[in-house]
Amino acid sequence: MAERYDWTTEEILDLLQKPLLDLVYEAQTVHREHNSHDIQLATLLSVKTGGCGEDCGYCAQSAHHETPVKAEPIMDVAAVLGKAAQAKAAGASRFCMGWAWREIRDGKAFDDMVDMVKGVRQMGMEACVTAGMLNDSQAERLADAGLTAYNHNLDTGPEYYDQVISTRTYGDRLQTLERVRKAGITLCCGGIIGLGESLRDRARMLEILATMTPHPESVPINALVGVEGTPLQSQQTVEPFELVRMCATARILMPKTKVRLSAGRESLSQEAQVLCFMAGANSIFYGEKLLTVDNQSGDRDRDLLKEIGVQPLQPTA
Ligand code: SAM
Ligand code: DTB
Ligand code: SF4
Repeated sequence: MAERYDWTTEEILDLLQKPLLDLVYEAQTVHREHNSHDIQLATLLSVKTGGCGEDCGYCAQSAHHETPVKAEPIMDVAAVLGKAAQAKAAGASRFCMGWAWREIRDGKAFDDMVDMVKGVRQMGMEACVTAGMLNDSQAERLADAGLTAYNHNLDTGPEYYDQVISTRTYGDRLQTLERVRKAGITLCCGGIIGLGESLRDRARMLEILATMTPHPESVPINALVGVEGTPLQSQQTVEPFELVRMCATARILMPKTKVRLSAGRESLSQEAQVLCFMAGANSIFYGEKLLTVDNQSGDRDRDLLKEIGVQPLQPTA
């Protein structure tokens, strides 16, 4: 089946609500046609933790919420590259670095970010950065440094967005994504389920991603980790099948994209994770921590992949 860029909300809602076995079968069929069964291991590091000016209702790092995460000094280049080398030795092929910023500002911290990107690329890994909004010249400098991908999530559908975040708009998000694309950096853009959104909100988010040309090269699917002190701390935990449905639908809509099973994996059984892989998820975050919350342990992940006979994907960039 050829890739499509004209998906409608109703078509996506139909997919999300299909009988689960039919949905997974369809997604697996698309997956086999377009991809190998390898799974990419991406390791995350929080370079600048906490004290963020945005008020994202889910986030442990927002200065607007009283959470167990406190602002920490920014890590220096050597320390970050040391962590990158460890991640590579443990088998990761992508290294993702996060800054809890509303937007990138020029100056030493940005110069250091550029050096971190160059260093990670020299190690032969893909490099991804997530650091909030950016302008055209910052995007170009990151592209020149060899940045593989910029992560900037839409998080939810446009109609629900202002229920979760008030300090920026959906339009701000889309503008950053355009700048990243224009600079020739690949897009890592996805969202979170479990914020109290409707099925239509999930479909709308997927619609916006799946009608981009080209599709985002990577789509992280996060399940809310309810962090103490955030406005969303008491949301009901996402049912594993909901995650399976999101992964499967994303796979059908965007056949070649890396569908990344992201936050919330720690609370999934091994069987539920394998069902997500069947549904087309082909990347995971690998390492003890995500940015501030715990992740599944690396040993468990290695054991799981070995058990099911799946290889970690080798770097392509
Ligand atoms: N400041 C940058 C930004 O907002 O783009 C980057 C960091 S931010 C932590 C990256 C993404 O992680 C968010 O867009 C959100 O989708 C996800 N995320 C953050 N906190 C989460 C949580 N508690 N549970 C699930 N996903 C979360
Ligand atoms: C994404 O969509 N998920 C990752 C990555 N992009 C940067 C981050 C998940 C963060 C989970 C909450 C935390 O660790 O604070
Ligand atoms: Fe800041 Fe990003 Fe957290 Fe929002 S998600 S509060 S922008 S670190």
